[in-house]
Amino acid sequence: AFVENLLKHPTFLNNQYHTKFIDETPELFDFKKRRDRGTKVLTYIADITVNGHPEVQGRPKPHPELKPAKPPQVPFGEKPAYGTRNLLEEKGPQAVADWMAAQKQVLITDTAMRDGHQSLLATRMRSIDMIKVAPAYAAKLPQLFSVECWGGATFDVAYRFLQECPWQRLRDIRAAMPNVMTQMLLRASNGVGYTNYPDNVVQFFVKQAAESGVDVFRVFDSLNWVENMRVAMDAVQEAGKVCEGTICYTGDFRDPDRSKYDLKYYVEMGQQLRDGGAHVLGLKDMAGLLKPSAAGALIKTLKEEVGLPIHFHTHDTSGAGIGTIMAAAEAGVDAVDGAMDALSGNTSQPTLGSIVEALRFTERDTGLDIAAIREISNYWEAVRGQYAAFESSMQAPASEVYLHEMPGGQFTNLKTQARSLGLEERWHEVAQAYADVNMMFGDIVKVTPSSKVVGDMALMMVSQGLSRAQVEDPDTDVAFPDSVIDMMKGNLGQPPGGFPASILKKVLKGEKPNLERPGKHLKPVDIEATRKQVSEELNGYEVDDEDLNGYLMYPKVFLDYMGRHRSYGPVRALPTHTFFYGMQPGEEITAEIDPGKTLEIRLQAVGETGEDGEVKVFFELNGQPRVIRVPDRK
Ligand code: BTN
Ligand code: 3PY
Ligand code: ZN
Repeated sequence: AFVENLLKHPTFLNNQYHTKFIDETPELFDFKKRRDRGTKVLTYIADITVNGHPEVQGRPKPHPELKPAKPPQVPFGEKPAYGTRNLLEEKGPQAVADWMAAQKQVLITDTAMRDGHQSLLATRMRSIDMIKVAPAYAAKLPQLFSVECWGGATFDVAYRFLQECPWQRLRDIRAAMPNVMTQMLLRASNGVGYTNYPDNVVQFFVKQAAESGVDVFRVFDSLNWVENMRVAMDAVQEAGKVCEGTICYTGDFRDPDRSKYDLKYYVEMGQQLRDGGAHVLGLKDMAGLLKPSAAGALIKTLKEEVGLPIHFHTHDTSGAGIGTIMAAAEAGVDAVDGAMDALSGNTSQPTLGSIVEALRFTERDTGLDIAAIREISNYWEAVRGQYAAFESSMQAPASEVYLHEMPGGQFTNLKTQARSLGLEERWHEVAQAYADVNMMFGDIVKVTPSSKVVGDMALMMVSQGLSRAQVEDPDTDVAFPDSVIDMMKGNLGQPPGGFPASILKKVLKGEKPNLERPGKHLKPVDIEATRKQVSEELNGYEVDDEDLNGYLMYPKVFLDYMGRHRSYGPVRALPTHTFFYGMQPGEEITAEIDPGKTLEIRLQAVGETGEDGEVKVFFELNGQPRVIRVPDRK
């Protein structure tokens, strides 16, 4: 390894070395860092095989007879049919919106690759499982409006838990599905994070997302504050992509006790988004609260008063999702989200195949091939089986969602948090507390990140046995969670009408909140200085714009990812079962670490733990015997 390092060293190659070079160049001895990618991947497999993956410990396992997921076959070398992406490329985003408005059929977005697994499998789906099926979408469902496959929680989960680069996922899906638009969920000034970022960070992020492959940006603000959406919306328009300015739906506009969010409120917000340059109006019902009879009236009114094509998104938590979608279709909605059957229902989107069937032979027939949907869904069914460890405990849809109003993407997460605090048996109290906190905060929109703040407060109240009255009582001392203090300071922006004065006073102890747009007070980041600093932190690694955006959103998560990448290499290429469970002696897998560069890996045997606490793991890599030593950390 030393000679190999020496022969590859730029100073050596340039003939600039002298006798002291070897002494002065310690990285020549850094064999660990310079191990080839095959060895790194073997090290990962050995480690997981010996020690297990911490994320699946104690969780249900995939069924032992589960068949590997086989994507539907597509004809080799055939150019996929013209789709929305081609239209966008040729004529631009306004042409896409005009085309959308002119269509008779309900257009469909599939959310399996983003909200589907975010809402059902804790966002844990790996890129390889998506990329493999993307060509089938291109070949068999070219009439789709878009495929939602990026943004929301998927960005940080990719780095943090899946040890893979979210940007590479995007590029790979884009390349495998060149004719259908990709879609992402963007939390406006919160980017794909949980707090407001400086304007130039948001702009840099949007620019990169557009370059790496996002076509449709669904932009929302967690308090429905249009003022706080402009930077992101402008950046999307600047990039020439489709700007889906989005209203988050909450409450029930027919409830006379919830008059804050009435039809007029939604119409005015829709008009502000239109005037802010949205090509499409998104209607995001993140908790699944829009009832079938209300959907018709809301969509009809928005169509008339705003005039933009409408893209409707809901969750099936209540079980009433398909009813709402049918009402929306009847009222003239232009596009709706569904999730491929195997990743639908409950806290996910309504069932895509059933939407297609429900509209079949009607005026609004989607024109999608139901046999193709079944084939692709069968693939997702097998994929889902590999993620048994991340399944939630939700057994059935429930009308309780109309009480707590939790977003589908948060529900299972909060339940897991409740379990870890020993509150699983008191879940219905958590649900009630969540509703109480919402009212205490003035009845706000609850969607990432505001939903997380409400959830933090609700868990705190249940675990400490605090009632709403106690929290509001000026004479009872309450230690509020940091996220609550942060939101009350104005760091997520302002809800309509502001936060109630009494709760502000109690949380901030008299400190004045910032009522202006948070980005107005955040200093721009010096992008190039940051690049230099990150590069130094990573021993001279060349930090490209994708990496830098990862760092700017999540500094620590990104650096931790890079550290593990240095040891474990391109583990994204491993089959999902291997990634979470390692290998069995005698088992053989292949992993394509670059196009055309495939590792054939066979696990021969796992040795005993030696005196030094290390285990020897015996492999064959492309036919050559390899021994990897890993510490026994069990
Ligand atoms: C983590 O951050 O450690 C959780 C992700 C797990 C990655 C695997 S687990 C075994 C190996 N050891 C690590 O520290 N990371 C990898
Ligand atoms: C997210 O922001 O991740 C969401 O899914 C909000 O609904
Ligand atoms: Zn959603």
